[in-house]
Amino acid sequence: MPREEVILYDKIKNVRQTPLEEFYTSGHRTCQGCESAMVMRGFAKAAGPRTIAMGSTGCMYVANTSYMTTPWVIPWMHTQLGSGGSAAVGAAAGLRALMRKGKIPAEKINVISFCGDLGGADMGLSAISAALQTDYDLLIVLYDNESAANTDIQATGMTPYGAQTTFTPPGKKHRIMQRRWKKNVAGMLAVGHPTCRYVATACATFPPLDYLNKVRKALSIGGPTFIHTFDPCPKGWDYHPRYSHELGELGIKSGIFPLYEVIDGQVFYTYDARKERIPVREYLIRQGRFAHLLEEDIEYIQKMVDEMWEEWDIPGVVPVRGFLKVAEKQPAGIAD
Ligand SMILES: Cc1ncc(C[n+]2csc(CCOP(=O)(O)OP(=O)(O)O)c2C)c(N)n1
Ligand code: SF4
Ligand SMILES: [Mg+2]
Repeated sequence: MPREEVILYDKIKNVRQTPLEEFYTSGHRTCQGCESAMVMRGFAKAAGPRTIAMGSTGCMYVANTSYMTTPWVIPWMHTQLGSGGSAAVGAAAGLRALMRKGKIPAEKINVISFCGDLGGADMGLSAISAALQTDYDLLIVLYDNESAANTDIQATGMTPYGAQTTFTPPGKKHRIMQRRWKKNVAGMLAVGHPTCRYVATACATFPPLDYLNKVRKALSIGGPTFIHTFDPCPKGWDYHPRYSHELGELGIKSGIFPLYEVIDGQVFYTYDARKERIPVREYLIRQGRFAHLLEEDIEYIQKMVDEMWEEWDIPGVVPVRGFLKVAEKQPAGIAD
């Protein structure tokens, strides 16, 4: 399809310019305060009616499609847990073929595929990688509530260090069972797919309108694009639902979740935590999943976050100085 057949999106500069129409509306059963539901509502609102959505198994499938109800006003399809990337490619390829054969009018139809952190960052990572190497216009939204929430809060590769989950309960022998550091998925995808023109991280409600505009930017830039969202989840993170927005803001301001865009290989910080950060303690102590942490654990997390912002080659994106170094000689004792 020629590139001129695009939907022209204006930047949403203030709340009054936000479209009133909802394409993800009532009819779902997500928890009160669910930010992942805001991620769905936001991309549907920002993209508008000429959009097909699809999503892999998880809360945003199960809670959104109870028997005989749905919040989706736009066409929506469920896909298997690890196949958010494959479903996006299949839908985009199908649309292109139908238009080429003249079976449907040639017009721009957005393809947006969402997946959770288990479905996208763990099980479906290879399918997303393959999707980002195609020439199709598609947007993949990885909504990250930092657990397999739908199946009762199991740890994933995106669960932060120290968090209690049903797989990682603190015990007498081991206070901390979740000892993995969160996987750097957006950075990995940006660095590993040089022809992908837009990769971003976002939070549905902080800074206001930022997420909506990032969705619009991804769709306008075109080709395969990727957005990773940071979604406070009252059930899994164990806090009162009224604080979801606040927790997103604290997570970003503490620098524990880096907020940025990579556009044509250039990094732009949405919140520049190199310049200003609040202590991670302010974010951690608000959540029951971290209630078992001791002072030394909080200090360790603070140290890791400081290292990310002060020592990484591209803070929050490329951890070269943190973990990898160009060395002069190989370490002794390893067979060569
Ligand atoms: C192949 C496969 N394995 C396991 C499951 C069971 N299952 C359904 S949803 C889910 C958790 C998905 O977690 P995530 O992708 O993070 O989405 P969330 O539930 O957090 O929204 C699991 C393990 C499944 N549906 N398919
Ligand atoms: S468990 Fe978390 S992600 Fe799932 S519906 Fe509830 S708040 Fe949303
Ligand atoms: Mg999840």
